[in-house]
Amino acid sequence: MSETAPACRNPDCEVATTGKCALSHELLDSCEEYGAAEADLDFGDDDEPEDHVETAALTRLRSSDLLRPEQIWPLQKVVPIRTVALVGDFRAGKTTLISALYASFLKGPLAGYRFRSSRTLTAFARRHHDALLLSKRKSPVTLRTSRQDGLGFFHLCLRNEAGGDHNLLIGDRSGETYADARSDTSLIGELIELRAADRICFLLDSARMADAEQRHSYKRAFKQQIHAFLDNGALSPSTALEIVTTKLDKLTPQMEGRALIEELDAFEAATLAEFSEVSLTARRVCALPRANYEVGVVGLDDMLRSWLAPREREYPRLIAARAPVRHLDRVFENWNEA
Ligand SMILES: Nc1nc2c(ncn2[C@@H]2O[C@H](COP(=O)(O)OP(=O)(O)OP(=O)(O)O)[C@@H](O)[C@H]2O)c(=O)[nH]1
Ligand SMILES: [Mg+2]
Repeated sequence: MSETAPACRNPDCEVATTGKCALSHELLDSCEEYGAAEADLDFGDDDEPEDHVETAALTRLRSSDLLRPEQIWPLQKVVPIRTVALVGDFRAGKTTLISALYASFLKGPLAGYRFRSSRTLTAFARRHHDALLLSKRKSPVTLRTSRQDGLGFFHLCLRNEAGGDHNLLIGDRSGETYADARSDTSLIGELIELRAADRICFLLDSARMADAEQRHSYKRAFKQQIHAFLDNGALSPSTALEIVTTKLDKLTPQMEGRALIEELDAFEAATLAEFSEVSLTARRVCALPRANYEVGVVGLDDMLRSWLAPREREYPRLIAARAPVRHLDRVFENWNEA
């Protein structure tokens, strides 16, 4: 393209050299004749070979889908991350609980934490979609996690009131896989989230506790799952263990002539007593109260607070040498004071 003033389509017009329009337009742009002939314009070369593209200038977009185990190790090396694994039978409410955390951050802060970023936004949005009117479903649902999906992690980076950032990974996989590992303990080694997690939540499904036909076998299977992991050395002593009872809205005050919540109280107490040699705690949540909307969303704030709370001692306490000869060995005293 010419470096002088743009040409005019009128061959008699000398605007390119004199700057004056032959049709006396003061504003050149208002002259229909004015403007470079198409041939003079540089539209770029569509056929430019790909190897001419400056790849360094391109921005790589993340898929923002679930993180696979091999993707979390590099992340864990760079920033401190809390990792939580949700263990529970099919339809226990694992994915819905994760989705409810995301839904809560869509509305605002939770438990004093504000949403800062996520590496898995698309994964969150996909799971949440089926709980929205937008999905055109008659009632909110969560699609089942398939065995073929394998293990995936959701990521949240949350900022506390003091401005500190906390990264959280929550592992999710299909309930069938956990049920399989309970009956065939040789499969437990494949559940790598058990080793990766700082906290393992065993999800106890209130819907199955409320069902008189299933209740007894379900309670037995629930405890068997914890036993299977402990007996096979799958849980590290430093991993926090927690029973998370889901779907509280299913435990309506009166059922079968008595308060079903008492059934839950008794089972929780018995389970905590049975596993008293490990540090097991219990909490209750309701992530999607569609059986009784009056119950509301319950317990997510306390749960998140405890997931992110500083651990009592994340590193082993170093024991200082007694009256060390070398000054260097006194460094341990200083570390423990810090
Ligand atoms: N009433 C009620 N239903 C719930 C609640 N949480 C989850 N559900 C429903 O329970 C069903 C199963 O929930 P999911 O979150 O898919 O359960 P899951 O443990 O991920 O199940 P799998 O993916 O099969 O392992 C879904 O239809 C949810 O809508 C709750 O708090 N109350
Ligand atoms: Mg699921």
